[in-house]
This record gives sequence, structure tokens and C-alpha cells, in this order.
Amino acid sequence: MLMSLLVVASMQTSTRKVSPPEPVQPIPSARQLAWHPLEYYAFVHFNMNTFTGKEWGEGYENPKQFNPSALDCRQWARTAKAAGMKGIILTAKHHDGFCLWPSKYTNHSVKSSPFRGGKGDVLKELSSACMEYGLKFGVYLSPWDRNHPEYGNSAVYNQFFVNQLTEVLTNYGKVFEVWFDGANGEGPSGKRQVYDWPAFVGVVRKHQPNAVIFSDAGPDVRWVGNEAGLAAPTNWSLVRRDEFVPGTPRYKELTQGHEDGTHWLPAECDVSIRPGWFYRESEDSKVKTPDDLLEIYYKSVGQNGSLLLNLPVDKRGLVHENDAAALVALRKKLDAAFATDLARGAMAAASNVRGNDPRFAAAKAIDGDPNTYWCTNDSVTAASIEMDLGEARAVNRVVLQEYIALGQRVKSFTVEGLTESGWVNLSEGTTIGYKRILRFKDTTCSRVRVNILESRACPTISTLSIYGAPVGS
Ligand code: FUL
Repeated sequence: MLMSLLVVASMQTSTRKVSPPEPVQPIPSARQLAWHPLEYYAFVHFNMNTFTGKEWGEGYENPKQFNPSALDCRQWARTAKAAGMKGIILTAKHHDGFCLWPSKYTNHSVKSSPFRGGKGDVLKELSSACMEYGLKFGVYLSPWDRNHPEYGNSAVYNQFFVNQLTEVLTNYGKVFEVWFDGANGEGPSGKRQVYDWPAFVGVVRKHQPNAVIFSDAGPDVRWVGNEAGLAAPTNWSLVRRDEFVPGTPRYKELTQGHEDGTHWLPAECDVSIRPGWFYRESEDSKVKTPDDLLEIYYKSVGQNGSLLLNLPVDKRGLVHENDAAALVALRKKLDAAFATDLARGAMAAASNVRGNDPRFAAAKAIDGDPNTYWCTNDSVTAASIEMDLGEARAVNRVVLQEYIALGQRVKSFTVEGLTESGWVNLSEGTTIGYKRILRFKDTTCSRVRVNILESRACPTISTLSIYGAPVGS
């Protein structure tokens, strides 16, 4: 095997030109392609519930109760930035209907509260803070509204929701993600609102064409099917999207996606850093530990999902010290784990290179450039890529990425290492997608090989990184 790989490597110097492979449908849209590399960003649950201690408010809370003593969105942004997060999505309106911006369409908002003398606007403060810190800004807007008197009177409420959505999408600069919550506690015996999803999506497309829209069923980003922040090891970014509407309870399918999915609909993994989504003093000692968070990171970002980690901002209007400390500790662990990519500078060879064209050579998987990739001939859907590390190194992590602009392809693979006693199996997996991180026990190897066993079409691998992460990371 080794010999034949090296033979191919030497052939890569020939300059025959071939075309890149055809995309394998479905493929991501431009807005989805821009969203994937964000990987890790913050959710902030902060609203009326912060002051009432509830998770779901009833809608008749007194606006006077909304009164943060020291609200500072710059502190949220500073904290998220230090954590290595790429953006913040804020609960502009939760199920109780209270608005963090002075909406023209209801009095149930900050304008009826003592906050900044009724002149405050948390969306404005956060969007400016995000801009200042180079973070993306996103909004969560609950369609379920327990305050609005016309909720359940479908046409009237839908228009109200369209009006509010327009306000939050036109007054606060660029929005990277709009988060539509599927929760609706009012069942058959209560008010039944039939949402006009096409109208809501149309408003987002009109005012924020680059924003991705999240809901259980997309259309751009899907819920991962649990609130524990966990994707499955097999995770397709493809879904038979037309089989789902927000609230469809086929959670396992949302967690894994569908190999024969009709739409590109990648998973986002939401989870709170505390047991609740909203702040409660009683949970100050229940913040997830850095090790808990690390595990979540490996099972979300490491399993082809993005991680939306919730920070329940407290009654002061600040990210609590305990939460901030856990975030910084997680950052240190991640920085330590991924400090040195042992594949960079290695010699790479592959069992097959598309047309023997250097543009698709094995070296393209280890050049650090996400826009280049190793690729095989169209007829080849099982192939190996091998790295010569130059010397024996202790390794325990491999990171793989597909060039997803051309679709998600790989169905199964193994990872092997050459030790003093020969080749040993290090890890194996099914899907790769945008990113897959494999963890395995420390093994001293001079070479590492990834064998693609099955693929929907010729594999396109844009990244192959190898690390020796320190204990605890
Ligand atoms: C759920 C909501 O009901 C929770 O309160 C929270 O906002 C979570 C992120 O989504 O559907």
C-alpha cells in the first residue's frame, strides 16, 4: 500500500488538467456556506423571565419588573469574544411576548419598563457591542406569544408578527441568523395559531438576504433534536425537509439527518451552560464544568454540528462570573488541544488523485486552505490518503473536513497509524461533512492514514489535521 501511495505521489507532478467533480446534490446555499465556519456562538436568554424566575412566562407579567441594574452588552460581547465565539443570538421576544426593543406594535416592551427610563433598547445596545467586538448579531423571536390578545386569530397575529420581524430586521444592522422557536404550549384546548411560515421567511429574505433561518425544520439550519447540544456521530447535513414542519417530533432523524435528504439543512446544537435557559441565582453553582463543555464541543462541532451555547444573563444584565470563568477554561482547553497541527508540513500521498492533477493532490488536504481539496477520479469512491509525519509523534486527535460546496459525500472511513509494531486502527467513523473530530487514545505513530471506505461520489477532503492534545483537552 505504502509503495503504491508513493508512486502516485510522484506522479502528481504531471500537469494534466481535469475538471473539478460535479456537485453531489443537494448542496449548501451561499448563506449556508458562510454560516458553517462560524461553528461556535452564544445564545443569550435574557428577558422578562430573568426577573420572574420562570422558564416560560404567562404573558401578563408587569413590564415594571424588567429592571436590570447594570446592563452592559459590551461585557457580553467581550466575554463571548474571549471565549472564541463568533456571534450572539439574543431572545428579543420569548413566549411571554415582552420585547427587548421598543416595538411600535405593542406596549409590552422595554418602553413600559423602568430600564433606562423607558428609553432603552437592548437590541440596539447588543448590535453595537457585537459590531465593536467583531461578532455576528442574531435574533431569537418566538412566534408563540402569550401576551398578544389576537394570538390564535391567525391572519391578524401573523401580520403583527411580520411587523415585529420587520422591525428587528431593519433597525439593527446585519443579522446573521434568525431563530424561530418551535415551542407552542397552547394545544387543542387553547388558542391555535396557524403560522404563515412562507410570509415570515419572505420577510427575512427581503431584509436580511444573507441571514440563515433556524427552526426545527429550517429552511436553512435545523434543530439537532435535543437541547443537550449533542449531534450524532452519523450526521448528514441533508434532510428530507419537506417531511418536517416546526414541531414535528421526529427527533432522531433531526439528530442524524438523512443520507438521501433532498435539502441541505445542517444541524445546530443548542444547550444552556446552566440547567435552565434563563438566569436563576439558585443555579449559580450548577454551571457546566469546562470538562462538560468540552465533551459537548466534541459532540457538536466535532460531529458536523454548530454549537449554540446559551448564557443566561443575570438580573444585573451581565454574564455571571461563574459562567464567564467556565467559558475561558473551555477556551484554554481547546487552544491547547489544537495548538499544533502535525499534518502541516508532513508529506502527503494518496492512492488516487483526480486526473493526477496537482490541483487535487493529497497535499491540498493539509495546506490549511479550506478552498482546496484532495479528490479522486469520478469512478473512485474508496481511497486512502497517508501522511508521513517525519518522526514518531504521540497523536490522539484527527480532524477531517469535506469540501462541502460540492456536497456531503463520505459514508464511512477508518483512521490508521503506523507504530513500531505496524499499522494499527486508531479510529473509524461514518459521516464527515463540514467537520469531524476523532478522539482516540495516545498512540505513537510516524504515519497516519485515512481510508475512505464508502462515499456517495468521489471524496473531496479539504482538511486533514492531526494533533497530540494534552491530557484534559
Ligand atoms: C425552547 C423554548 O421553549 C425554551 O424556553 C428555550 O427558549 C429553548 C431554546 O427553546 O423551545
